[in-house]
Amino acid sequence: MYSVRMRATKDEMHISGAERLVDEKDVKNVTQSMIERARSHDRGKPDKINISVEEIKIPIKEITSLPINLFNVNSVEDGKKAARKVLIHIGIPDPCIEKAFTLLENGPSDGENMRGAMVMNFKGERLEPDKRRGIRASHMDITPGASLQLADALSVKGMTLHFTHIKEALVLASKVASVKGTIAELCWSDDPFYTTGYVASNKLGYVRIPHLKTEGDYHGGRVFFVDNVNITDYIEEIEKTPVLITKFDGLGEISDFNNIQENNT
Ligand code: PML
Repeated sequence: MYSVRMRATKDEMHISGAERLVDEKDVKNVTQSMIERARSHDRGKPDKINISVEEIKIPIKEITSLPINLFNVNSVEDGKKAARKVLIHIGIPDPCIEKAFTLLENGPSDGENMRGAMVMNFKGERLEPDKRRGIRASHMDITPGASLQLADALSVKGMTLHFTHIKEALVLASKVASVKGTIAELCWSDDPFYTTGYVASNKLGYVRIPHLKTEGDYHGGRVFFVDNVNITDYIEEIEKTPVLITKFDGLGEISDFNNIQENNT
């Protein structure tokens, strides 16, 4: 198996990225479609596309995805309230939640977004060694079968338009949640026209919240809330251990938060 990764930038600014775990025979096709995707991104034409192809020499961890739970809200105010409630329910201390929101809202790297994620412990301390880069979950993919299960579930809800975005975020969130020490993840996109975000955890699954910022706001990113980790080992696993999602764990809705179903898988 090979890890194929693409990152496209314009004037050093991130335009798009993608990654797959593929058999040797598929490397060429996947590389080509990644280049095409990078060149037709709605954020503009990149002036640099980096492709890396790396043989995987360690065993691939196979996991089931987190289940998706739709938490439908109609405003950013309600979206943020929903995310806070979910994080509190998971057990993240309130000061950490406030700090994470403030950082993501204002740009955690001197007012700018980070390329990767922040890692925050329960004291609200940021553990990522490089505060500009952050840590980048990598070496992950989903099998065609699991991807089809996800596509079918989204189609029933009339959400096919968001398939690629959700698939990539779900793959990343499921890998991060599978790493020992991760308690939750808070994320919303840095794309100014994509306002959806999520809170992911083993406890409640991938809770998808449609409004976590207003349109036009370019701030966004990720915070991994962790407890009891050796940060060097944690980063190594998030960035390097290959993970393949072989099963999609289903899609539900949160209509009554007080009766929320915990994920027991
Ligand atoms: C979704 O569920 O629609 C994806 C939300 C998070 C997207 C994060 C990103 O694109 O950076």
